[in-house]
Amino acid sequence: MPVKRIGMGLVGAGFIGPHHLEAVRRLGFVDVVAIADFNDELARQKAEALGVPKSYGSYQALLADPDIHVVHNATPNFMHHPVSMAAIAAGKHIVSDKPLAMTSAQARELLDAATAKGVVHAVTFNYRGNPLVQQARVMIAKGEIGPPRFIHGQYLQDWLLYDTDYSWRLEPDKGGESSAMGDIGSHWCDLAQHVSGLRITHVLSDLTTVIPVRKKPSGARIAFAKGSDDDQYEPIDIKVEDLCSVLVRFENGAKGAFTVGQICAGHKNDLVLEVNGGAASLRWHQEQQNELWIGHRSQGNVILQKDPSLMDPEVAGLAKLPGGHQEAWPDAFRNILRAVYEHIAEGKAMKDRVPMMSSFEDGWRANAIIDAVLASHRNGNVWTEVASL
Ligand code: SOE
Repeated sequence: MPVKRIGMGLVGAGFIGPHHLEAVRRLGFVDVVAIADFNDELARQKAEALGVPKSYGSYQALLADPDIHVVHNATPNFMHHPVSMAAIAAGKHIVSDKPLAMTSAQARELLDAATAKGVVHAVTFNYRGNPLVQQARVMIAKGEIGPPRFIHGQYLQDWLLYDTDYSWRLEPDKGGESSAMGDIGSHWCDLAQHVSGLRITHVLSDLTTVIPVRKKPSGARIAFAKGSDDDQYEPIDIKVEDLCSVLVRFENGAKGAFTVGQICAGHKNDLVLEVNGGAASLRWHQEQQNELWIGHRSQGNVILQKDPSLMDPEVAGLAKLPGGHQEAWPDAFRNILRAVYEHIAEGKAMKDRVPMMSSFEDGWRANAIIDAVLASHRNGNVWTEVASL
């Protein structure tokens, strides 16, 4: 049966936006209709460079385009709430980057508005799309490692190592009250909850601003600046954390711990999740994402390769190439967007989505954890309950 084509519009074509375009182009039944950016000229230039037919100098203009059915919100964090709210009001399905909003209160408004309007809503927690992440999830769901007892890991990066490194993510009015937790802690928490099937209920956090003053280069919007000391800089007092460690309690009584940091030399996109169950352990490491470590007590440990013939049949189809053919970050991104667009094409209700597809409820949950982590630290590093719906 020929699939009805779906029109996609992208708001914000900075660092991540072009990856949204590339992923939906690989689906085969999605037309990239238009790009919106801060002004007509910028949008036109980006549309030309990315081969997109139409461009708009504002997101409001893009939302008025009837050829667009799904809006991707790839703007900086402070624009997530207004752009997504407007897209929902215009009756468009919406795919938002993480964190869903600057606060859990804003995220809740988005969830409620999308639910009331009946549009499909998703957040790009893209690590869910890795075949071996799904393998770990189904192994745990089927009881293959026993009940999770300890869930731990890290998400470490080094792109903020020097005081000459700068980004809008460090400015609370643009990135939110948190830097490391909001940007990459949100991924870790979503992944831990998704893979274990357990919600984080309590946190105790310790936040640090390792570099309290940074040198901001001139230029209006800076995503990832790496300057040299010879350049012209403005000194900026940094109020958000670049390092954060958290003790965690999960709903089944399992314990957890993780650290996120952006000042850890040598760690590029070092996301690790390990689950120690009653019978065995699993560890997935993003930088070696084609391998899943399975730890045993009474037999040798095993490395399971991303090989569809060795994986659980329920999720083997996410590996698009045979064993030994490495798949990577853009393939996982494509997998999650395929789940979203197939959901839209099939006209499904949100409650019937596949587990891999994250909703605004999942986005809200991550925002609620960020809020609890900030509150725990602010109140003297105390155990803090995470809000529930
Ligand atoms: C920057 O820290 C960043 O690009 C995040 O914003 C992404 O979500 C993460 O996947 C990689 O690092």
